[in-house]
Amino acid sequence: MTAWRARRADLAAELTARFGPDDGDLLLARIERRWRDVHEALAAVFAPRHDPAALLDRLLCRVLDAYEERSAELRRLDRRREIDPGWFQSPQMLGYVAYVDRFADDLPGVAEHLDHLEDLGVTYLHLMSVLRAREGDSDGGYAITDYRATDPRLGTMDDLEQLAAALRRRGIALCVDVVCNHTADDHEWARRAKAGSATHRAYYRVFEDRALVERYEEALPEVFPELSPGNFTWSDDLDAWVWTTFRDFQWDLDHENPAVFGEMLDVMCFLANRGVDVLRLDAVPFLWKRLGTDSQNQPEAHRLVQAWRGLLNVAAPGVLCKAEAIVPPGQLVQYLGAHDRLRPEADLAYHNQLMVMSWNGVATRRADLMTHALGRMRQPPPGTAWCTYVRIHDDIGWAVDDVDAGAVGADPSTHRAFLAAFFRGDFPGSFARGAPFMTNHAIGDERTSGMTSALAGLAEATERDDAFLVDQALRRVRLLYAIAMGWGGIPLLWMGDEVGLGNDDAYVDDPERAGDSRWLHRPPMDWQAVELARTDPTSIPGRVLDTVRELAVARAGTPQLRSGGATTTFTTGDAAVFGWIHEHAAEGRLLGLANLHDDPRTVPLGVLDRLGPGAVVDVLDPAGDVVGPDGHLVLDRLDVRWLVTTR
Ligand code: OTU
Repeated sequence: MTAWRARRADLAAELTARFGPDDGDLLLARIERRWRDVHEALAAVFAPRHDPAALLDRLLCRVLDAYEERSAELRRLDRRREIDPGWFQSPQMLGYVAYVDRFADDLPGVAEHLDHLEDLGVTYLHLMSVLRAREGDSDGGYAITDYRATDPRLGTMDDLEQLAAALRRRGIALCVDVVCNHTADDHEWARRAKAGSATHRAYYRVFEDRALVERYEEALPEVFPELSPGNFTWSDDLDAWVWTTFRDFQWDLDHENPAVFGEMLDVMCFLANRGVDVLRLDAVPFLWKRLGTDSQNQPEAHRLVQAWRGLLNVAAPGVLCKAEAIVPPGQLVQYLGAHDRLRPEADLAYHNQLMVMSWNGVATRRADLMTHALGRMRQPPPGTAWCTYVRIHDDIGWAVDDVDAGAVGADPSTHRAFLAAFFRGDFPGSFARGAPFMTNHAIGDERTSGMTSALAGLAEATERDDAFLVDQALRRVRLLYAIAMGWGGIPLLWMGDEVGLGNDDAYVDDPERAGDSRWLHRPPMDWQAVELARTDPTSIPGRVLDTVRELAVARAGTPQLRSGGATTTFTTGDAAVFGWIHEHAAEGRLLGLANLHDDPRTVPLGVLDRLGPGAVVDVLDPAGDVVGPDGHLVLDRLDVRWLVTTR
């Protein structure tokens, strides 16, 4: 803080001179609030090689330029969000996630489907593959050629700005990816490095020495072992090895270089000023590498996010950072800033453990593992929110922690293998029709691809033309989404799930996609199914759409589901019934019960004591009786209850 005190007076004068007394004071307050966190984060990453105070001064210049460039409309939005910093914690927040080119023809085409999103209650839209990626295979757009240009096939940056404005008018926040761990091998920085620029070579992790590469490899896992084995790729142009965690055309940036930090900060400010509300920071666990470790979740990776966020907040405090960290349950909440003390980091992070455990629950029809694993996780800081989801564009990695498996008497690797087999559809009694993703025989790891409906039994049920099984599958989909939507956080709907779209096998005919089974669950949007859903509520798409709407409406009207609370689990007294409580300090408690079994189940009435005094109502069935005529709390097969007390 001494550094701040020394700097404050000068800075106040500079800001007033440049921005006038009002804006100058506003910016001073914003900087003051974040100075310590940003300074500490920069020091932890860059000192002693670089002086953190001098670095911070230079970075502040860049964010002040970004503030200057920010439109009046976006500044007003910032002001509203500074008044209501919990704007994204409202239970009315509902996310939708789609590839632009699979959802519509292009960016202007997205604007034509906003009625559909609004009808679902969507208030947050994550669009993928927006920015210019390399030609040919681009890992679904996650190999960026130009962070300041859109994919030319989808439209221009102006189109993106107009879309953001159209979304804003409807109260929908726009989320776009910042792929900050790597660029495409044809990004300008990479091209310059190949052409011999030492400056740009230093943007990447380049190794002349194969022995060092091999030492790193000893401790590194492989993310895409089938498509891109190993973590390094030889470049003739560089005459060296370059670090490539993901595909060989995705070059990892060297975040030890403060120039890279500044470049990414500029990219974030640029996108924020185009009207993007949420920056999804891709693959953040991989930002920092350390010899002898798996080079994931390193302390410096967190510090980088903290520093970016703090600086971005000076220019655009209304913009959120979302950490994409699909990591073990013990490592997750740190991305929301829960460290030795609160160190503001991402505002949002994916709750992949909830996703994994929910699928585990429906496969095993047992609540024990999810009760234990989810119950053991630390709570997110009050100013943040999870993103909860059932499916997303990526694979499901079976992140069952050894300790959690052991606690319920399961052998961890056997259980993970069971889940992979079950969701591949190769286990006796399995209802799922998924596909393996990136099987790694050497370490016995297999991840899973597949749409929600296919994993939940709908494909099997329709194959067998069995109305009862269809009903079971639809109930399972409802149960999964009811957990995701009843947990606290922003629930994300994966495009197509709202009408129960199935797997898309067509990808195998496309040589660029055939090796990546994630395309199985990235189908083009089926607008005919949407039309059918709207006109015929008894059709399968109609039934799914009704379910999604029912849950979204119920959630929006349930203040207890405001994010920023704590979610705990408990043993319900029935091995097949999963119980959780979301408690928000101001809004009270919601008690969730999910019957994972195919038969009705009875839960001891005592569980209601956890709600405290008051008449108990099921938000999902407000007219129904919570307690049956015989004095029991009965849950129908695969049914869910969201219980609250009336006040
Ligand atoms: C992300 O996912 C994206 O969501 C993927 O679509 C990309 O392929 C990838 O980054 C590379 O840009 O490994 O299997 O902990 O798990 O970054 C998906 C984070 C992934 C990683 C995650 C990654």
